[in-house]
Amino acid sequence: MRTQVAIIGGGPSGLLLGQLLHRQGIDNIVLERKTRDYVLGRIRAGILETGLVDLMRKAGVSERMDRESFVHDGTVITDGNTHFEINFKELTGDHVIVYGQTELTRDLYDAREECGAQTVFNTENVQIHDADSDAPYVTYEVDGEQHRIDCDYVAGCDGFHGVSRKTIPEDVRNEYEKVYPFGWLGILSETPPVHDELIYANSERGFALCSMRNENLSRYYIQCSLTDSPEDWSDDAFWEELKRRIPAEMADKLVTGPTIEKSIAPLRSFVTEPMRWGRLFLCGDAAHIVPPTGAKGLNTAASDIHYLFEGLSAFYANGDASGLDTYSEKALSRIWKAERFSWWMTNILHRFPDQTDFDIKMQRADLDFLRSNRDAQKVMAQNYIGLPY
Ligand code: FAS
Ligand code: PHB
Repeated sequence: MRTQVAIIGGGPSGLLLGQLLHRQGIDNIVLERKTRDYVLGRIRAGILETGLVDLMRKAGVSERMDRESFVHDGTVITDGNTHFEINFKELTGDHVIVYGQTELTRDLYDAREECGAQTVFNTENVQIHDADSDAPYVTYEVDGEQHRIDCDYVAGCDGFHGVSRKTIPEDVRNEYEKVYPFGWLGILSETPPVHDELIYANSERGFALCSMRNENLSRYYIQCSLTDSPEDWSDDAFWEELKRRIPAEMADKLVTGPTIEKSIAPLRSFVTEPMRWGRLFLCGDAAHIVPPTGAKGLNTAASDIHYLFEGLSAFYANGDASGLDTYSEKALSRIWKAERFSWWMTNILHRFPDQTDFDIKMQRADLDFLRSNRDAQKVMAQNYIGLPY
């Protein structure tokens, strides 16, 4: 089998790249180790930057997103029983939208099936060969049968636990990591959101986030111990803890109900450099991870895809490889700013086990400065709505 671009990973990164390439007439195959339903069963991001929205439109996969998403012009930040708003629209002229990663991924799968582009599910033992040559190829197995794809380029979109990053030799890779001493316990409930914008809550009991997917599907998170498991938390225990972490006036309005999903995500900051090795390009979680506090995970995957798509398009259109040659440098420049913002948001909103009283005073001062200083709010807003590509 032969294709122009072999894409490893059928999550949002791989599917968005595949759709953009297909519309440009660039042949590609997506290899996904799980099934479509398994991929769609993972509940993840909820906030899309305008850059990702524009890419979905460019990919011709925005009709349902435009119909069902919600524009958010700001967000609420609380500190104990007090709260204030960061007004993105007033401070930057831009906004974010609420549209679940699950729905975005579903739309991309539907579009891929509709255009007849090839996706291979349940692939096992995917291996990338000769990535540092002019004739790379990928091998994989399905139901015990071995397959080979010869290609011009390989896009490693296979997430943090994928094979692509590890294909780059250890003596070439530089990895940077910070693991946070807590996780996020997240739930979905078919209840109306407690507020019409997101609420990022700092409390003496720990962080909480009130988010949503639509007017009758809410997404809530509370900071939890890394030793916790979802089974340790009954629905009632979750709701009671959430109410204790948000201002009383909001807790009084909280509509509770049975959870339809409950999971714990660990938090880490991670970047691998470079994001290119020969004809292998890493995109999204395969190359970098952020704590979800700044809603940057999916959105930095999007800017990677933008840079790689532009580079591949120029190469196939007129042999111009400059976009491919500068891919890693350009992608990393934006990624590191998103890493910093996500680290900063995580530090000012969470309780750390080793925090001293002085540390907590510094956190309160940070929040008080953000509450009272328009320039500080503008910087936060510019990062949250997404820095330019
Ligand atoms: P993904 O991990 O989504 O997709 C990679 C795909 O590759 C998967 O389908 C996997 O099955 C496949 N794969 C892996 N190895 C393979 C192999 N060897 N061969 C073939 N296929 C292989 N971001 C936010 O902005 N907000 C959030 O709230 C948020 N919550 C998250 C919660 C969790 C538990 C996790 C893990 C991430 C969360 N993220 C969040 C980040 C998340 O949204 C990612 O940024 C986003 O999924 C990145 O998409 P991909 O790069 O496509 O990686
Ligand atoms: C979500 O809705 O899942 C969500 C929103 C904002 C974040 C993280 C997660 O920062």
